Amino acid sequence: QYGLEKPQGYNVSFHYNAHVEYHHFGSSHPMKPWRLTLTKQLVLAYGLEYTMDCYEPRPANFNELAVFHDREYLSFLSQVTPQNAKPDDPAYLAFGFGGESNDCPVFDGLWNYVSIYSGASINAANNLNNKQSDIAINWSGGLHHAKKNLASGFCYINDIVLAIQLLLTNNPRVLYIDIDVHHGDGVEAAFESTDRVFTLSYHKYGIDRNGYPFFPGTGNITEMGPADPTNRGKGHSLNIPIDDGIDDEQYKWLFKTVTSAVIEKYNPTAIVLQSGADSLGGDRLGRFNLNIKAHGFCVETVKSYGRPLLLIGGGGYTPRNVARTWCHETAVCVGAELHNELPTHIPYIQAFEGAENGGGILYPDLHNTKRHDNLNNQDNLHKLVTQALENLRYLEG
Ligand code: TV7
Ligand code: ZN
Repeated sequence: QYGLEKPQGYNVSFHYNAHVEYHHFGSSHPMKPWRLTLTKQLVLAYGLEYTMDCYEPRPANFNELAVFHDREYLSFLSQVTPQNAKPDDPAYLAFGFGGESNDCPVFDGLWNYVSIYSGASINAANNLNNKQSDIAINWSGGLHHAKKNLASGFCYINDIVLAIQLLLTNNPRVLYIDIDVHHGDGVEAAFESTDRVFTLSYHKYGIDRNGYPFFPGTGNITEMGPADPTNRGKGHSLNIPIDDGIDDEQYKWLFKTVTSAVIEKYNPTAIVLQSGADSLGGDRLGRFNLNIKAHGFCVETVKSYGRPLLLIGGGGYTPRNVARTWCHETAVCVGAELHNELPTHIPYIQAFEGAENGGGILYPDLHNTKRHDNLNNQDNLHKLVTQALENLRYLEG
């Protein structure tokens, strides 16, 4: 009934340590690890665990994280607790904790939390390296803003960078694609000096009425990696700045046109897709108007190239829709079609029921669930694509 056969015959692995669910950033903080509980419940309710190899990865250790992050930063991160934190300690602010916005709070079990999501991305990358799977999934990862010595935008450890570093031991060229509504600045910065990683990010970019840039404020089309012509990384970043309210057809066209051009020109031997779900319509922090299947179209498109694929989570601040999307995308990976009627035996089914929660179905209409006027028109988008393809000419050498 749920179409559990795997017609395309991809080996899919699912990397998930449920201990990640027990962590809380604080009651008012938009990042809710609870969305991962909901995702897991949907994946299990549809029986998708029988179509994949499921792993429960151990947490990453200090040395594994130190492959990218500074040891001083990691020492601080591993020792700080809500009890011993000194918000006036210069190190505290310098490492990105607390501050006015409190994007990166110190909470109980912080080190445990970061080790768990990072361990899952590391485990997933190793599985691709060993050819144990064609597609490896970690919905708990995708924390693309973290820098080597700085927590930023809800991200403390950059699990994506750690995973790409592992993939680079087996691959001459890795393509990183990011469809979170926020610019994937941490991953871009980490690989700015190499031509062995190409970063492609689609995100909201612009200044709001209140004068604040949309976080993190970078990622214009003109930002293509270092300007210095002697830097090997020059031209190996492509940013696609998008305005509020983009709809399904526009986004799908933009994604397919630009992504296929990058894949054909760069010819990556592995692909990492950060599938942040805050680009959906109705997201608490996002600005776009996408439906679940348009978001999933990006996964389908990337999968169709048949390269080893690491699929990771990221943002997503309306938990029930994050769960729906990542369940759908898990199904896309294994080649299953899911029934729109949610199975009734799901724990926490109430989270999906009632008109305001999506009416007990998997694919509610999310277009305009939160009003964002569409500020993108065909003319702007065509110009954007022209400029993006122009930027790619650098790859021709
Ligand atoms: C990958 N937006 C992460 C996205 C990170 C976005 C931001 C919040 C926020 C934080 C809270 C909170 C919030 C309702 C939303 C620049 C400022 C903003 C001046 C007052 N509620 C990902 C990070 C972003 C924390 N940060 O890409 C605790 O929203 O915009 C900012 C920073 C700082 C200065 N102020 C404006 O999706 C996972 N934070 C509630 C409690
Ligand atoms: Zn985001």
